[in-house]
Amino acid sequence: MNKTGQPADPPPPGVPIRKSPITKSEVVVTLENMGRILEIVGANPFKIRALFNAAHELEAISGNLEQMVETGELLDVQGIGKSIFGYIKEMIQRGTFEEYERLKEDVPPGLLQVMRIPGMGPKKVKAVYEELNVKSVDDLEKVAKAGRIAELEGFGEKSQGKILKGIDSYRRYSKRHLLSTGIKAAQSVSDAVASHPDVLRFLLGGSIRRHKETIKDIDILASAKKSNGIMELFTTLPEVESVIAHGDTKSSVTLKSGINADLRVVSDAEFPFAALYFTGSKSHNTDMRARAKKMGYKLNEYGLFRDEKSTPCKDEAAVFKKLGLDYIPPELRESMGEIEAAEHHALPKLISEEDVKGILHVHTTYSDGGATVEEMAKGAKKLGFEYLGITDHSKSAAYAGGLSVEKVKAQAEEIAALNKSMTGFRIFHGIESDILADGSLDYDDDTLRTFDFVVASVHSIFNLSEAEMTDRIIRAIENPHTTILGHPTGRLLLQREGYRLNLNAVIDACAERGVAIEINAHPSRLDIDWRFARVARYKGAKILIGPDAHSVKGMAHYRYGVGVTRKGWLTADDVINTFDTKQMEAFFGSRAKVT
Ligand code: DGT
Ligand code: CA
Ligand code: ZN
Repeated sequence: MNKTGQPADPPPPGVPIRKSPITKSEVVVTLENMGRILEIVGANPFKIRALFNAAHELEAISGNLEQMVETGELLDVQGIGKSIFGYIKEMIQRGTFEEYERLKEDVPPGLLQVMRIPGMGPKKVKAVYEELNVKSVDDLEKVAKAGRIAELEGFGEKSQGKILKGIDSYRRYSKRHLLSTGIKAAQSVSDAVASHPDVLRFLLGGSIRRHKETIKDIDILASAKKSNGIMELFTTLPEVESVIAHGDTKSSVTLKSGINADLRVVSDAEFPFAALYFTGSKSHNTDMRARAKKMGYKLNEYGLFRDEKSTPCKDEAAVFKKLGLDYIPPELRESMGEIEAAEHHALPKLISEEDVKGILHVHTTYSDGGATVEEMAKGAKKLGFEYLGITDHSKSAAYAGGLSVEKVKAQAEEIAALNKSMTGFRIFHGIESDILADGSLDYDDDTLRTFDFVVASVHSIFNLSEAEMTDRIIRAIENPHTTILGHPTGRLLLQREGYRLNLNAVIDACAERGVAIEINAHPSRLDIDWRFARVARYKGAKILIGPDAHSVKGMAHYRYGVGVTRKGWLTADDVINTFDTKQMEAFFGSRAKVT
């Protein structure tokens, strides 16, 4: 959408609009997960093999998956039969598919992780689940340490030992961390490496550079004439817990924070190519390589070659240019249509932190926040904002000190007084209203009318069917007092999946009603996800970056929200935080008129 509420400009003719909320590699992983679940429940082996085959074939194709589904071309790919085609089609539309969702309910989610432990095939997973009630990697470790696995039929001391080792390496190599944890852990290490006198160019790459919501490890890249001094510094930093490998071109360490960090040092001529490669994503790299090949080049982490001769490029932009592409910002490198868009000069001009004029959705001491209204307002002003929207919890949120009607009035008076005394800054009085079981808001109309704006959020009764939850939330969206839908899926990264919900229908309702959708910028939420932020953009819905701060410091989290909007292809026009105070007031007013 733009400020007039129209959907985003369509790309020029010939550029397919990709709206899918899922990347190709996620489609692959979902099919594999389905195969694994079927292995645990003991389904038809042909079906299981078909799923793994299809995943494998999909991984190898470099075409536009969404388009291949649309045209039916995907059915020509070996190993993609009708039913798997149907799964993929559904995933392209809504990020997942019904049969998978239903199947997942039959097995504890932790079992999928258990299956990834070396030495734990489907039969063994089933055995420990049924005999020892193992539902997660932690459970497995407990029973193995207690010696109970060795006693099971088909296992022994030896396989028990192997499992314990497997758990160790699983934890080391596949544990994921919040992006915020990764950025914090990377900060001092990168600063130290970057300031080594031998370093010519420096980059923090991988999933952190792409602003993925969770990250596995830290990928650092530097260029230099000689690497030994840099490697020595890196492997002996005070943040380092242990050294996994120490080499001339690559070293790996485990940091005290428990996160692994890799450092690669390349020549300055190789740097742009290595930067592209180690930024990823893997599937973006595959697509780039396929494009280079079509143009008669060979692209890898060392260079761009034609007939064995390398083509010098001074930076990443030069490599893209050689391949006939505009510069693709790292956040977009997920194989979601960015290469076609870059080819047609149709990449959006992404929003940046400087575009954000103010933030909404913060808590104060009135409910469960740690700072007063005044402290929060002054903190927001210090961050360079011109307004702040206060949203404490509503009365049903007893767990979080939700506000009685009297407290709402007291807060309104305090805010009015502060607005008189503070110059060049505006505090908006909002509320984060619980969405009650029936979809209604948490106060009567007379009270709701007194707020400048209302963020409506679900905080309880998560366990509804998809249809029930969708209806409940849409009812809240249809309430004329609702301005913004807060953290739409309720997910907590690495802890809990969102509730079941038809997000497409919810986004449609928001677009139709002019209700903004929050990107909750708290690093453990980042909800809605960037994949659906993109969908929201194409459906013409407005987006709010909400820090959901409970302290002055927490307001700085809005930056994670900016990263999510960028990753979702959003421009300044798509995000209401780019409104100045007057425009924001007008936006609140336009919502109120919908009554
Ligand atoms: P992560 O660490 O799981 O959060 O995600 P990434 O993207 O940081 O992945 P990582 O650390 O395994 O590798 C860093 C980058 O290196 C990755 O984004 C792309 C590149 N890369 C690594 N392995 C491969 C590969 O086998 N093929 C290709 N094309 N690229 C790779
Ligand atoms: Ca990584
Ligand atoms: Zn909330």
